[in-house]
Amino acid sequence: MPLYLGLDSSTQSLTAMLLAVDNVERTNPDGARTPAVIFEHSIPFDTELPHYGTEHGVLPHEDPSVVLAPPLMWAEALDRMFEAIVASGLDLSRLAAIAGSAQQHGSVYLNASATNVLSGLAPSHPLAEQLRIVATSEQDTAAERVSLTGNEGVQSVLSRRVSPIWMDSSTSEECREITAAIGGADRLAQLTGSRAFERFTGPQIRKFYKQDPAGWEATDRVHLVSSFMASLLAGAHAPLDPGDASGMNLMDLRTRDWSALALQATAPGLAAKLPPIVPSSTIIGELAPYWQQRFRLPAAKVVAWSGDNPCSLIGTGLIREGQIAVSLGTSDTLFGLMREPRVDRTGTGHVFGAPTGDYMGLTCFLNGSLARQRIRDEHGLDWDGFSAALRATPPGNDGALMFPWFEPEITPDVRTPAVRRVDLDPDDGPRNVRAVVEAQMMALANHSRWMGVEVDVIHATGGAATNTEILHVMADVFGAEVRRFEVSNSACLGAALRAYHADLSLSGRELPWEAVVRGIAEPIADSAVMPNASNVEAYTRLRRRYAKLEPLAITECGGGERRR
Ligand code: ADP
Ligand code: XUL
Repeated sequence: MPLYLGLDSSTQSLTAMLLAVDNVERTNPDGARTPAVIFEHSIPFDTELPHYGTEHGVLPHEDPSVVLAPPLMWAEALDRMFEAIVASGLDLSRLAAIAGSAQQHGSVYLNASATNVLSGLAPSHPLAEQLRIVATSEQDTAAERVSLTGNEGVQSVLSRRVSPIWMDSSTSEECREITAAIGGADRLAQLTGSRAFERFTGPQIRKFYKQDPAGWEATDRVHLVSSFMASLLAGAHAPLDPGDASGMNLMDLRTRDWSALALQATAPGLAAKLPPIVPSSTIIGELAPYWQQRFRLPAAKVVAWSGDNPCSLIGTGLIREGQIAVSLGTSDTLFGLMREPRVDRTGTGHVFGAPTGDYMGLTCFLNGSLARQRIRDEHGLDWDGFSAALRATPPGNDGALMFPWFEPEITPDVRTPAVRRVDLDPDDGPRNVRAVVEAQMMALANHSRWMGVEVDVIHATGGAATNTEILHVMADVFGAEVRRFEVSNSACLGAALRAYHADLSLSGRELPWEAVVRGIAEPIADSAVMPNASNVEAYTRLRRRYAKLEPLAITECGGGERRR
């Protein structure tokens, strides 16, 4: 009865999920046994590791566009997590494989001492302590020592004490430079899956190289959060998987290898500092002696880690083209599997590698729950009142439209926020409620057409997916069946299922992904919301009108003033 561990190193916490494959009665039609979740635990960074001084997992900074986190905090959390797993009293001798998921784009900069430190970790001492204190090498120049130290007087394996993460937006200049060097945004998107984005790792690496040439010189290896965590587990530099490597503006999407052109446009000497890229299901090693001895664990296989979005693809059961997930969280995100790497010519979407060996498309909308809540509050409603307003108004809203850009919008690109209303009285509560939801659903549908996927099933997740009236609008606008998905930990579940899949593949019992996700990464039973045919027809027309008016609305946004 093997156990599989999934770990998710996200912005604010580290989460673990253990799956047990032991119940014969849960054998699914493919002959595979359906795993069961037997343990879940989360370590929030701010409260459980307060000595790093993070707020919501990041270091306070005077410039809001700069968002950094301390990588040693992630390492210490890993140590703490194994303590918690062992304290559960579960029989861990059956732990067969471990895979992980991590926040995408964030980068960790290690110096040459890291290789030996990783392979020689002493089980008697905590992990972070050993990463922090390393004897100063005589060859280190003064500049290197300053850069290596980061913290005065403390030597470490890091050539940069902090990691820029996905919330950082301070690299517009580097984005422009890389784009120009490659020959335009479209060329970069065709090559790497995305135009240059501030949070992507390539522009972040370029900024570091420009601002701290000595630190760059002292950098022996640039890891993503995913490969850094995998390196700690395996006790050796880990490779990257195509899912996470595609979030860097550095990987050639078609060859799934580094693009010499993109590397050259980013920083000198970069090729020698990057880990290799391997298929997501690769077993990259086994649990290092540190973990085996310190926590009395077996030599479990360590599977390549991936990004949280590629892992969520598995954790929400999206293993064929046509199924998409829409996450209605603080922001709204749409993603789905693609067999071919079709790239968004409008420059807002991303194409990443998928753990299945396929591709995935992802589009992010900033004004999600944020905008729904603003409208709700402006009209003095609670969520029940919000739902009642949706029931009280007709699909199509009698032609009333809204462009709900309360904050600068990612999709479409709206830098100066403003809310635009068309044939809509701002004081009409019910109509404004319907207008904001219809606008969001039409924007989601219109701006995901680039994926070229005929959507038939939507897995709705995130806080607002509990609202059935919102899901009705989604079903009608997309003309697709919507199923509700419980997803507090979809990325972590996806990681654990990847461990299961990789272990079976290695032993020659490769399971189709359908069988891996069946019975566990599935929508809530009886949660299907079906589209209504006449509403679907009406929304097909409205979506065209919305798409036509959208560029005008963007043009009319100006001066940061709220307009009606
Ligand atoms: P995130 O993980 O991005 O922080 P969640 O997925 O947890 O966010 O979603 C939280 C959001 O869900 C809240 O901000 C709230 O606006 C929204 N929400 C909760 N209940 C409802 C409801 N009944 N109808 C609509 N939205 C809701
Ligand atoms: C995706 C992105 C976020 C992070 C969150 O491009 O930036 O979803 O992966 O952890």
